[in-house]
Amino acid sequence: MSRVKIEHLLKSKKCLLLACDQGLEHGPSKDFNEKNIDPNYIMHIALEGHFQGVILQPGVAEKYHVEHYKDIPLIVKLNGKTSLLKGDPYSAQTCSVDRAIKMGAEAVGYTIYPGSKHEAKMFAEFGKIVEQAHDYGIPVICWLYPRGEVIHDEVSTEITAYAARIGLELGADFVKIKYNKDLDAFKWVINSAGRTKVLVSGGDYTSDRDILQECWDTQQAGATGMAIGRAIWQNPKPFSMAKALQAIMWKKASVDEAMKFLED
Ligand code: FBP
Repeated sequence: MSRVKIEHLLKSKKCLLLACDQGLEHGPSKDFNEKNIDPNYIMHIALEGHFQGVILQPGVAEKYHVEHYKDIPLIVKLNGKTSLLKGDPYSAQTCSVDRAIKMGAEAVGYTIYPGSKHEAKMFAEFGKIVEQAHDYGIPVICWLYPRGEVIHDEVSTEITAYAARIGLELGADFVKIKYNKDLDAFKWVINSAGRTKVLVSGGDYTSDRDILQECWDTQQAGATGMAIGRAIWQNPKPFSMAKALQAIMWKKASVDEAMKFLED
């Protein structure tokens, strides 16, 4: 385990992570094709696209984050659920911090669905994970997706800010939340997270410009970065998209300038 990389992730002002846990969350038929169903393809994008980490479920991590992919920092998701069950969601812990450390994790992730009637169970599991991960000196990323019968608009500013704040209150080093599509209001969301860093997710791959605009907006608002999946590995030009996002994040490129990476 490389301590330098852990500290790098914790201290980094900017952070671009590649997420691929959708095989569990959504199933293979919804999001994947013949090419990206192979985790080797995802690992190759993460490594050659210069992502700062790849987020995997434990099974994929154990079988694919090996040999030549060891150079890409591994973030292991410690819980997950399928899209088969309906109703208020609960994402059960399926992997311990110890097991994640053994497979080389440099950070761990956990999803909480605030508002779900199972929220308390997820809070309790998450509390133990923070304690164990911090004992090892590794950061914890908390996916905070407000869901359930009582949540009517999961990306309203009020709910998004609440999600960000829950991450701070519970000890997350990073929160991963959805963008509320309002740059000015997102500043309040960032303020609500305090010293917990904010990453946004990408959603379905729709258009290159939309995802670059989200990156630009959230950067302006003060986000640390993105933990993004489908917009990269469903994209016919994943490396160009990575470069475009990096140009916005590290070189302060405009959306039009970043679009040039995708135009050739
Ligand atoms: P995307 O960038 O592809 O949206 O991935 C982000 C992510 O948080 C994944 O880590 C996770 O599998 C997925 O979104 C869950 O999405 P949802 O619960 O909205 O279906």
